[in-house]
This record gives sequence, C-alpha cells and structure tokens, in this order.
Amino acid sequence: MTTKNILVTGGAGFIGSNFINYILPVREDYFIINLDKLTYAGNLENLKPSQDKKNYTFVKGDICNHELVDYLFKKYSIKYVINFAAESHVDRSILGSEVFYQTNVIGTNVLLETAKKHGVEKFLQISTDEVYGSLGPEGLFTEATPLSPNSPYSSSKAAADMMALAFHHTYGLPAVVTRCSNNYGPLQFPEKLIPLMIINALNDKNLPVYGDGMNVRDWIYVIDHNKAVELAFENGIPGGVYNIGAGREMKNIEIVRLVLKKLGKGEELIEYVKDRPGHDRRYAINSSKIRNELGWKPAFDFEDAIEHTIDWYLENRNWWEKIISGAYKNYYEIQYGNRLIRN
Ligand code: NAD
Ligand code: TDX
Repeated sequence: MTTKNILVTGGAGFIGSNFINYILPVREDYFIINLDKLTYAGNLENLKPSQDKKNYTFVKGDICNHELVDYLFKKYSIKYVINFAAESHVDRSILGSEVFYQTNVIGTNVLLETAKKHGVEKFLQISTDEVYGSLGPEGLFTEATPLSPNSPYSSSKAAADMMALAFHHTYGLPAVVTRCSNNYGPLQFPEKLIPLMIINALNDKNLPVYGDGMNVRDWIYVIDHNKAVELAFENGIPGGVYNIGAGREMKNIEIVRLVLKKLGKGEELIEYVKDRPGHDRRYAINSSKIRNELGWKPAFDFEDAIEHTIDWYLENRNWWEKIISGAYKNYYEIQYGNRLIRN
C-alpha cells in the first residue's frame, strides 16, 4: 500500500473536521497533516475521533506563513493538498473584509507556490457556489456559469479558484476546484443559519430572519459533500471544476419553520430583521458533471439528515454552550444588536 501524505488545511473547522473524521477510518492509505490556525471557527474538540489515529497529526499554524508551509512540505514529503482553510462567514466579511483576503487569497497563494515548488501530485481547492453570484427564480449554476461574486467572502473565494486554475494553466500544477452549495450537519459553528436557529430556539431566543426570508439555498449534508471531495481528490481531472449539490432548494423561512416544528417551538420566535447587505437571492447547483464523470451522488435524505443534525445539537449542548458563552457573544451582539434587529 502506498501512503499518500496529504496536507489538509482548515481541518479543525466544520467541513474539514467532518472530512478527517469520515476519511481516516475508510482510507488507511492516507496520512493526514492537519494545518489549522485555530481561529474562532477552529476547534480541536471536533477531531476527538481522529486525534489518536496513527495516520493523523495536527499542526497549529497559518496557511499564510510561507516558511512554516515550506517546512511542513519538506518534513512530511507532502505530495497532496486539500485546502479547506478559509474565513467562511459572509456576515463577518461584511463587517470586515481584510482577513478574508489575507487567508482566502494570500493563504491560498502561499499553498499554491509551495505546492508548485515541491511538485505536488494533486491540489484540491475547496470552493463554493457563491462564486457564481445570485440566481433569479429559474436556472442552475453549471461549471460554465461566469463567476460573479457579490460579497467580500465570495470574491475572495473566486480569486482563490482562479489562482488555482491559473497555476494549472501556467505551470501544469494538478489543481482541481470543487464548488459546493450550503452544507449542514454536526459541528457547524453557530453563526451559520441552521445551527444558529436550532440553538436560539432551544434557548427561547428570537430567530433572526433576514429580509423577507424568501432567499433560497441549496442544502447538502456535510458527509455527502465530503464523499464528493474524496472523489474529486482521487479522480478529478487536473484543471477541472466540479459543482457539488444535492438538489435540495429551500427558502430560509422554510428551514426556520422546520427547525421550530422539530423542536416543538412556536413561530412567535421568528423575528424578521434588516436584510444582509447585498444578500444573494438564490443559489442552486447543477451537479451533473461530478455525477456523470466521477460517479458521485448524494446518499443522505434531507429529512433524515436534518433530523440527525438537530438531534446532534440536542445531544451536544456542551460543545455549543462553550462557544456561545465565549468570544462568539461579542460577534452576536454586533451582528444582531440594535443595528440589525427590526427596521
Ligand atoms: P469554518 O469556518 O467552519 O472552518 C474554517 C477553518 O479554517 C477553521 O478551522 C479555521 O481555524 C481555519 N483557518 C482559518 N484561517 C486559517 C488560516 N489562515 N490558516 C490556517 N487555518 C485557517 O469553515 P467551513 O464551513 O468548514 O468551510 C470550509 C471550506 O469549505 C471553506 O473553504 C469554505 O469556503 C468552503 N465551503 C463552505 C460551505 C459551507 O456551507 N459551510 C459551502 C461550500 C464551500
Ligand atoms: O441569522 C441569519 N438569518 C438569516 O436569515 C443567518 C446567519 C443567515 N440568514 C440567511 C442568509 C442566507 O440567505 O440564511 C441563509 C444562509 O446563511 P449562512 O448560513 O450565513 O450561509 P450563506 O451566506 O448562504 O453561506 C454559506 O454557504 C456557502 C457558507 O457560510 C459559506 O461558507 C459557503 O460558501
């Protein structure tokens, strides 16, 4: 068995930690070096199932630190990269964009330059459907849809995607880009719609719905995303882009009502608040390329997986109570204080 030494960045966040916990038991040929800065969104508790595994190690550090990244490539003879690391929250990018460009653009550039220098065999850039901008009521994003990002977050992700593809075009770096829709599942940081609504409802706090609540997102269970990541990493064609989506469009208000119903809470908790500036109206993904070329399809039914997700937050109060009583409190006050609540 040939071992693949893979630098996984951002592996202490929501999707990255789910990826590591999912992949290590099924891929004994992977040795994962998880490089994560442990920002507010990084949490080593997420990695409890993996932390003692022989084929796993953790390094606390910044993907923008060129020296450190180069040292890790040498030390672990890294030939593969999966770049999950990012500042990932749109609302935070609206409050302040600098760290988004730092990590998502400069950090990705450091990884690409170092990967080029060390002759990596695959560089997977984890991206998002938000790079395509916003859809009207009809149509789906395909890989040919022009990039038209609207937020500081999505513009930084679009820059990183284009850089990865430019490194393939110019230097032959075997880079692949995946663009996934909105994820949900265990271990998602409570700033994102679904965990925020679950936790507020459990605490009998108002559920802040932006604008008219009719914005649409296309939801995918995080393990389905990560299975697609595994396929794109193993079999994705260098220079290729793969959209990932489960075809489950929901209006935000439908998600909020569903959460309340499952928790047996009343709709009087819903509070319509001032809209997110520049709020994209609708995202929806055509994922036929990855389905046809790489044989991926989602395995989880939305109803079951959302129920499992809600149960996970009910059973893991300790995980999120620590978060919401810490630095997150300041962010919540700024984001949902007088500035946002009601027009
Ligand atoms: P997250 O915010 O939960 O986790 C991000 C992780 O990156 C954290 O562990 C954080 O500590 C780490 N990180 C941040 N800056 C870093 C730096 N400079 N150096 C090293 N580590 C750093 O994000 P997530 O939701 O798990 O998203 C992971 C990736 O997937 C991101 O690239 C995001 O753009 C993309 N994505 C997310 C979604 C979604 O619905 N959450 C959908 C599509 C794509
Ligand atoms: O309190 C809220 N109220 C509300 O109405 C929050 C946090 C969100 N919303 C709305 C805004 C969006 O229309 O819910 C929708 C989902 O919001 P987020 O969870 O912030 O996700 P989104 O902005 O769609 O971006 C997410 O999906 C794509 C991730 O955060 C990105 O990292 C990913 O690239």
